[in-house]
Amino acid sequence: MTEENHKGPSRRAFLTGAGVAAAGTLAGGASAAQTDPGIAIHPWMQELGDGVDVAPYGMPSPHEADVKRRTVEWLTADPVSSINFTPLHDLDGTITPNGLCFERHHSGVAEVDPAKHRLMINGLVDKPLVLTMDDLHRFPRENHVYFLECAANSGMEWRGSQLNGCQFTHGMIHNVQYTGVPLRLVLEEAGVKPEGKWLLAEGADAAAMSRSIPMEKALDDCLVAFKMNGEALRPEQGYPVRLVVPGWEGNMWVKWLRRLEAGDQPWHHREETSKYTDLMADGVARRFTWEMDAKSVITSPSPQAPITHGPGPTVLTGLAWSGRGTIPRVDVTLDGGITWHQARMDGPSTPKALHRFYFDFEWDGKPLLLQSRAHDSTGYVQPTKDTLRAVRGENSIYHNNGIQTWAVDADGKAENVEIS
Ligand SMILES: Nc1nc2c(c(=O)[nH]1)N[C@H]1C(S)=C(S)[C@@H](COP(=O)(O)O)O[C@H]1N2
Ligand SMILES: [Mo]
Repeated sequence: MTEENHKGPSRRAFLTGAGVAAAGTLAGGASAAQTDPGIAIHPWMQELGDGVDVAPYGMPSPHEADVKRRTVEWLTADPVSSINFTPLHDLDGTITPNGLCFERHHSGVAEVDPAKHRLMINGLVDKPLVLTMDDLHRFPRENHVYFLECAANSGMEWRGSQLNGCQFTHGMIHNVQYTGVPLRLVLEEAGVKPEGKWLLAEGADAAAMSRSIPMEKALDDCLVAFKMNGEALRPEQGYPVRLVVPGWEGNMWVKWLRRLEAGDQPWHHREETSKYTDLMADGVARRFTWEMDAKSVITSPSPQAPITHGPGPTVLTGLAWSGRGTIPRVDVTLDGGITWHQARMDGPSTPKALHRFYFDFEWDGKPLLLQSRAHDSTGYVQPTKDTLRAVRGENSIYHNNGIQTWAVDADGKAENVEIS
């Protein structure tokens, strides 16, 4: 059997690639197969494995032990009011596994007993309510996949490239299927008075995290959620109940939700004044930047996911999202923006959820400058970091949706750089 018997483009591409040993095997060369020590009788082929129930709650293979959330120790003074990051470079598809969803806590993970937990609805309502978890489970429920992005995601990159890996530059995001009760139904049960134009959501953690939400949004697509990816919310994500505020900054998604108060104006609490506002060049802070603008990142190749196979067929992949809708298109460049190619979108495309893109190319072994640029369903196009800074100045931390660059060298190693 020779190369010429297989003229399919992808087949040829593999055979002419630099993976010599692999190419030999793929060509069906008997000698190559015989010399590959991987073709052996391994221990796992000769003995019985664990029976069922050895792990009543299943865990990943020990070979995947490196796939985990990571923090950056110098970012915060204490792990109790801190952040860790989703390992985006190790994941594929669009759903974030529950154990890998990044965590952001202001007073650590509240350990809530669901039997003792209550959700109070008070303020400008006809009938103040106190709901148990059992009460909540009797409202009609829905399932929706949404991304949650912390407004501080990529904040360390505002003034220039800093952290070496998409886990750290873009990993304050997760994408989960939530099961929950539309917030509208809970508010209708309490009967919001006509003056009730705002809603305060408050958490049961020691930080008593609270945010003001316009009633229009509360009645639109928010959920009072108790399940993530089919199972109970993890304690880190707000067990037993959290608010889901689709497309809006993660800070508003109050975890361990204990109270909803209807009011006639916003409360201007700490998290919507001193924090999560954008300090503009003139020293005036822009308040209430709720919607997350369209953004994307190449997850592989990237600093934590270098090219290790040498020149030849190479899979480039990444994630894109918009707080305003879907992502019909992502462009990628291999040469720092001189030429752009349209990536292939793959997987479900639903509003305010992560989208997966691929660009399969032949790497010639020369250095690359990789970037991706998302277009959302409103026609908005992800800006360069320079464009953003021209509007917002240098003081910002939050709401950085600028284009990210990875420089790949001839060895396939990737590094965070800025060329905007
Ligand atoms: N009660 C409470 N809710 C909270 C927080 C918190 O510290 N306490 N942090 C907020 C912030 S800043 C973000 S980005 C998200 C993070 O959600 P996650 O931990 O599920 O990733 O939760 C939000 N809700
Ligand atoms: Mo956040």
